[in-house]
Amino acid sequence: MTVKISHTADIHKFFEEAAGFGNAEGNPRIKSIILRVLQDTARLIEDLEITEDEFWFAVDYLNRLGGRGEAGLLVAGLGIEHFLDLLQDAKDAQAGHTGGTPRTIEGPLYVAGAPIAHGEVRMDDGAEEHKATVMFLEGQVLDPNGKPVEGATVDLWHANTCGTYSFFDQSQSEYNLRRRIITDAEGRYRARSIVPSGYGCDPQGPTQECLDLLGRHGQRPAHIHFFISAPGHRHLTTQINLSGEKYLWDDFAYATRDGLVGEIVFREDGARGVPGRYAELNFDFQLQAAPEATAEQRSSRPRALQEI
Ligand code: MBD
Ligand code: FE
Repeated sequence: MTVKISHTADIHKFFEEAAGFGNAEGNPRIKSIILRVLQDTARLIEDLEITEDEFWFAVDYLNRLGGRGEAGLLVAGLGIEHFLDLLQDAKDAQAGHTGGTPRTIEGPLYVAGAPIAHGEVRMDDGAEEHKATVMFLEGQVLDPNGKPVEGATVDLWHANTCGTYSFFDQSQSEYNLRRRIITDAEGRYRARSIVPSGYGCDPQGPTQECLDLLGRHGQRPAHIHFFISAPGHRHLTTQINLSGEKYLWDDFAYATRDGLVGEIVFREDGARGVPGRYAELNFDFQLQAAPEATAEQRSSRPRALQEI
């Protein structure tokens, strides 16, 4: 029989010491979390008979993951970020906070501080004018009764035709395809942009390395991210995932949900003053009432270029 020691009193006391329970300094909450991590790690090592080589490979993997700034990408790809949504949904259902547009994951590619516009804006810098399809995106922000919300902030971001995001892709101009639009008196936002392509993990990166070992791809359908906020309403983090996409229901980050598929329509009628083919996407968002003031704010997750 295999020897198991992680459940013994001696090991428990040892990890309590390692987690700082023997001193009065530090942070009690963090001590509890670290103790649990140590205990669960020890159990996992024993139960799955993790070899020394496997253990040190994992330590090195974490170094490489952090070195490439991909920790946020891995948690999305392993479905943990989606799990947080499912957990919040379950808590909301229990508390009776239901209705409105579903939430879905933020992902790791938001940048704070995008330019602010009122009512409508052009989001692309024209750099892909000759290969991109122009997209007219518009809709309304509605309150729980279906009434338009004037002055809501629609903070949206999406990828270019290569599936990459400005800031993380330094070849794009600052805040390309990132804007904050304040809704007009009809609760309306309007954006002229370009049809995004789906994102794919860096094939050479540590996240894809893990996905390869799981026999999984690292692709997302084309999508548009949103933070929607308004006084008195609950902050909404969500996405529109585009209809007709190969990976719509095979998203490596599990972000596509019922109610979050945007029907993109391609036209060629010159009606928008665009020569040739263009796309239209209409999408309304419905907010919940904020149960308390803090619910109006997004999480304080560390993000690129945090506003000061
Ligand atoms: C993305 O664009 C994205 O939205 C997520 C969740 C993960 C990686 C890239
Ligand atoms: Fe994305």
